Amino acid sequence: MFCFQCQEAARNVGCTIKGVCGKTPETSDLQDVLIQFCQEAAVRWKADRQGTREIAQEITRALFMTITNANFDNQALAKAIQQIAHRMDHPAQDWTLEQFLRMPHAGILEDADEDVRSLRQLAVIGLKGLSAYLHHAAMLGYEQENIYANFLSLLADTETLHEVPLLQRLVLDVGSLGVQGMALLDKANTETYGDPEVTKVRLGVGNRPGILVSGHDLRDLEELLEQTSDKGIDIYTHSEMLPAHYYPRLKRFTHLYGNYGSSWWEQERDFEQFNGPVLLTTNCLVPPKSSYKERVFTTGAAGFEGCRHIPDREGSKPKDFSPIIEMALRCPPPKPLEDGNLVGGFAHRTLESAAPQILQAVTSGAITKFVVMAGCDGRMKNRTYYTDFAKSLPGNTIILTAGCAKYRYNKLDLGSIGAFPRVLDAGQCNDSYSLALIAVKLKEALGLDDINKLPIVYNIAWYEQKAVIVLLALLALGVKNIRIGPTLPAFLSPNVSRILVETFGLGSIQDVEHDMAALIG
Ligand code: FSO
Ligand code: SF4
Repeated sequence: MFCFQCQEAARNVGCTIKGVCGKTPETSDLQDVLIQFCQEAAVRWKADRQGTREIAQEITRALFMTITNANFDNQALAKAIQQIAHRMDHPAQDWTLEQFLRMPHAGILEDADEDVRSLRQLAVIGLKGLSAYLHHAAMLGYEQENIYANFLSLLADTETLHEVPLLQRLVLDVGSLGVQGMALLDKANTETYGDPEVTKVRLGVGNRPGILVSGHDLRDLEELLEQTSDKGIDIYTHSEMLPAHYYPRLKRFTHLYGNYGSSWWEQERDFEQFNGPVLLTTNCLVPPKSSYKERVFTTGAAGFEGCRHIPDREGSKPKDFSPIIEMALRCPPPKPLEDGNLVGGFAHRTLESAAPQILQAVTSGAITKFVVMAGCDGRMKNRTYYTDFAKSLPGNTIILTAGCAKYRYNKLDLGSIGAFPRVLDAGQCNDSYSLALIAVKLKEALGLDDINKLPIVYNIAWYEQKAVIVLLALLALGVKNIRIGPTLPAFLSPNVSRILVETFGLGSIQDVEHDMAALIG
């Protein structure tokens, strides 16, 4: 195996024996084969451009399965390869798991030139992140033929292009498509569930049995809420599902009780203590401990051998969550972990309606800088940097956040500026789009000609491939001087890093003191 797609790649080079995430060499190889089939299917599609929607649906779901911490189930991966092979009328449609494992494949290292490899993988990794967002939008019935066509075309290019200048262009095109994909998902979420509202979310527990829902899929959560509304069960969110509480059409369910626990990497502690069943609708799944594994259910692109999987919808019929509900009814209520509340729901329309107050605070100097600290969290010790950075920010700064990165500072008491808490949570990682829109609106309101003249700085934490598409989308929007950390991606070659530094001013974090001086002054 060789995998270097996430921030926790071994030695910041790549995982070769077993994934730091727990991925086995077999799973990694199957994912390589699946990606290869997706690329070949995209190349074939490009020849006649037939069946765009169907093939894009299949490929986005398949690539979603290869994202970090999403799917560890070899049978499910083999089935996904068979389905793509079937579409291509390739003999592999009838192969067994063992045949796939024996299939020779070059994987990431097929490119001897490290810059070609770096740029191709940067594009593939960005498209994987975008796949997740397009899949979520599709689950809510939002699809755009032109986005799908561009997606397939760019994926085909990752297979056929080998020249550095063309690959540089490809990476930027992936970023631009990322903006469109995130806009589509924002539309899907807000038209389906209403615009996020400022909401206080409980952190404590009730005295009824509970189901804990993690991941990003709001439709799964909605169907589970509907199926449990009269069952004497409370539904809790975990990690990236927290922002579900901000949506009016989800918060109307009174048994959507609160948020339990913290970030994805703390799930061993959180799932253990929860007592009831846990539903992983997407990543981030950590290989479950035997003490709670039988309580873990997966659905959609998520999977883990030995955990029960809730099958996909058939047509317009909702998923059947009854096995989870039956288990919940036999379980004791969750153990309390903490008390208090979190406040969030500061997506673009909420902040747009508060624009006069924001502008007033900026012109009076009450707010001197907005610090975008969106992205992902991870388990590495050096991520305490983000807690320290948040604590060290002067009191006249506001943190704009989205994604699970927020758990590094969203429970600190950082106070408020006027009516605004100093940490404004827009939502899930895809809601970084909201933050970009806020920047565009602020630029217009302040009459500036360049987004980079705003009092906004970017200190982004990354972990997996969705953060990569967020980063590429920000670059495509013209945002410069973004700091990323805790380390630069292993898939950036020295030359590609240099190009990103020279063209976009992209930089890695150093230490709190240095970065505070550089970003805040
Ligand atoms: Fe986090 Fe995981 Fe949302 Fe990611 S829970 S790390 S970028 O899946 O997608 O922020
Ligand atoms: Fe390693 Fe990350 Fe790949 Fe897992 S996803 S094998 S941790 S690089």
